[in-house]
Amino acid sequence: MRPLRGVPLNEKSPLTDTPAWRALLAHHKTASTLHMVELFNKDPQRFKRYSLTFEDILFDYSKNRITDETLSLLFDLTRQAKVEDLRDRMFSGEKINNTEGRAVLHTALRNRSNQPVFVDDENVMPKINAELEKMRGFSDKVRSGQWIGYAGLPITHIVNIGIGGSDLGPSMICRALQPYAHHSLTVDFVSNIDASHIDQILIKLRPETTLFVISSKTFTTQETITNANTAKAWFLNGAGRVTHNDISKHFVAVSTNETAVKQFGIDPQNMFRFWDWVGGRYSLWSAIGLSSVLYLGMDNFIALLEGAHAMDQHFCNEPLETNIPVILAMLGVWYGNFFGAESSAVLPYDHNLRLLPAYLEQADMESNGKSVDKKGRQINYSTGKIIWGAEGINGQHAFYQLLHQGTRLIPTDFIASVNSHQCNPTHCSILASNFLAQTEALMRGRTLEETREQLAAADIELHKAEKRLPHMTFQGNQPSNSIVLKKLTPRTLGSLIAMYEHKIFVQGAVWNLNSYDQWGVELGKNLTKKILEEIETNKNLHQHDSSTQGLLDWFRTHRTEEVKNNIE
Ligand code: G6Q
Repeated sequence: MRPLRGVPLNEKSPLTDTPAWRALLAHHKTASTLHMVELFNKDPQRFKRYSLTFEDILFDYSKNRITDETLSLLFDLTRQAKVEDLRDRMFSGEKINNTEGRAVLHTALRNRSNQPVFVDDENVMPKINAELEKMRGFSDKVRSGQWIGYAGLPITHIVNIGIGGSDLGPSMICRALQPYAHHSLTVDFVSNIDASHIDQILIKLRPETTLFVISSKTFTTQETITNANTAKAWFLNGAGRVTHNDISKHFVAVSTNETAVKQFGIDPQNMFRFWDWVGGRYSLWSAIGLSSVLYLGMDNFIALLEGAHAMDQHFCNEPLETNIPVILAMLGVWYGNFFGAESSAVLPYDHNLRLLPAYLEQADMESNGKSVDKKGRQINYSTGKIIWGAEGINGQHAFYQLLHQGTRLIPTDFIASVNSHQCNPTHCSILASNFLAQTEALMRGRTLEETREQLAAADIELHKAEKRLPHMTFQGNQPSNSIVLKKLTPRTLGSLIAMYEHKIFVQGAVWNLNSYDQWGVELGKNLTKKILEEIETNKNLHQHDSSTQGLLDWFRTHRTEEVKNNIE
């Protein structure tokens, strides 16, 4: 047998062997039998009681399988887990990322109050502010056309090369805030090592008007450095009379690793910095946001930071009972740990938020996909849920069937904007109606009797109708949160993202795990290096299981034939 993943937990579990957990377990027995339709019928004030507003955002959590007692017990659990204490330690710069010995300070990057924040006795605010100023100076030059490329032309295309946390945040922001973008700049994101990705982008571009932003915290990531080298070769070979000196006009770096940036050939003057206390998936607020700053302008980026800061203040100061990230997190704990929900869907009803689900998949699953606690002890309860999603309106014509009539409990977050930037009242109203109808349908369902009446009204013959009945009834009782923005602006987007970051934080704190490391990505990276060597040398150098060896052999055989065919 393979050994357990962590040190076995011999003593009592600090989470499940506790009064708060046991009380929730007992409460679940009755709560799980309640239907939300009954809860709404009993309490006409339910929406009022279970919804909150934060600036221009409405958070409606009334369509959840909860009562006052549920919430009160969930807050007991939050208190028992000392979430507020950990929150304060994170904000103050304590090294709560214990496995890497690092502070977790993405909140300092958007600390618009400018109150000092200390890491190892150094106030980090001056260097954060200096970097923001540098980003402003550079982006103003590019956006105003003062930054001139090697051929004397201004920049019109930005290409961000990065992956994971150095890609998903900035790309999501650029797409979300596209209505705020500079009218004559385009932005593309290259992440995949599959050359199809970079090739499909480069083919549209001209070297003389393109600026590459190489975004990598470590500046050693294989995919990013390979793509950056391909971009450099494209620039040097495709641009006619260019020299290595011209690289400085078309390549800038965002990183924590100055040595590697220099080695790549980028002048440190063209380097934008951030620090090891910024986790990759939390780095969009740092210089990793440079491509968004170039595209959207510094003022919009500052508004994004301000929105996030406002949510930070809410998270730090609001009592648990009215604290939006806390409620969101604890509802997730309720369904994941007590109802056994395996996944949770994010369903934006705003086309510009189409990349948000992918962004949250990383933010949440890389943070809380852990099976040992902070002390390395094996965990005996479920942790991070599978986060997935897509644009809601498209999902309705695709996977919503399973949400409505499948066998699984899948809590959902609906995110909608009241006012679109594309002001077309017909489209807006149809979109809004769909969003509202879906949350209602998921909650209400449709009883046998209601279905029978509907079929009768449609004049369906009785014997046919009776056969269809079980297929056409909906059990309902599927929980959802509705997060409604007056409009998707830099500020509301900043608050929305920060809300999810804090939700993830609270869940990690309750589950007593380190949300800020990601050792799970290491193993695959190491094996890749070994297999690459075997592919490049065409030799078997390492032991593999028969499946991996078989796949490798098949790949090599067919690759060789392709190459042969190409040569012929
Ligand atoms: C995020 C992860 C990961 C990281 C990428 C890119 O928290 O650590 O997604 O962002 O692997 O890393 P670099 O920025 O170092 O290239």
